Amino acid sequence: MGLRGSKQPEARVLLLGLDNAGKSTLLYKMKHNACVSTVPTIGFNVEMLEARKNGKNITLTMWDIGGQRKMREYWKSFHQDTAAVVFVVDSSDLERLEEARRELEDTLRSDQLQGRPLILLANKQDVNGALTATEIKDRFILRKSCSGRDWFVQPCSASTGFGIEEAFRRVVQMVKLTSDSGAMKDNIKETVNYLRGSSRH
Ligand code: G3D
Ligand code: MG
Repeated sequence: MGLRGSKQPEARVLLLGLDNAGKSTLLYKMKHNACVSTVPTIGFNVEMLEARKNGKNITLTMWDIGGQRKMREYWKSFHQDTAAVVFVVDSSDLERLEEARRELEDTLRSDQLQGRPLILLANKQDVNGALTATEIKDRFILRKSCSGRDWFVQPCSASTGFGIEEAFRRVVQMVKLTSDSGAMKDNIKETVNYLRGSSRH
């Protein structure tokens, strides 16, 4: 059953990227079309976004997981049942581009994410000196690390809203829905309990 007891198909979308990439700003821009002032995410934010795909209403459960180094070890526990990965890059942070590339590569190596589509968001396009989406694509050598999956690079700015609608549309288009959404374990309670359990150790 769906999260609200409905049979509406749901898909879990992971919003990943280094801390400060703009994940939380992006999530709230997509959800409310509003600029929300963010604080570094400790733990995670989760929002459900409604969309239409193939003539049906669907719910995307978007998980924004803290990007700080110590949170990254938890990323793996979210891989199961993930229908798409959205990886957010701060295109203006040239110093950390290599670190972002390595994190993405590690993520894409996960068995549970095999074949899942990747939408790479080249964020902060409003900042002077930001790399273009093409430059990010080339530096990340995506053609190589994304063989066997659909991928797309979208330039955007979570602050101004530039490219956000296109990014969301792209996620809806590329997300893979399982035929039996009721069997999916993307249950918020279950994941919260899992994280609570993990943090006790
Ligand atoms: P995170 O969730 O990935 O850690 P946040 O990142 O959403 O918290 O954003 C980190 C900082 O980057 C925030 O600034 C936020 O306003 C800013 N930011 C996010 N997206 C953009 C963008 O597209 N352009 C610009 N210029 N800034 C952006 P503060 O100053 O609040 O830390
Ligand atoms: Mg955050």
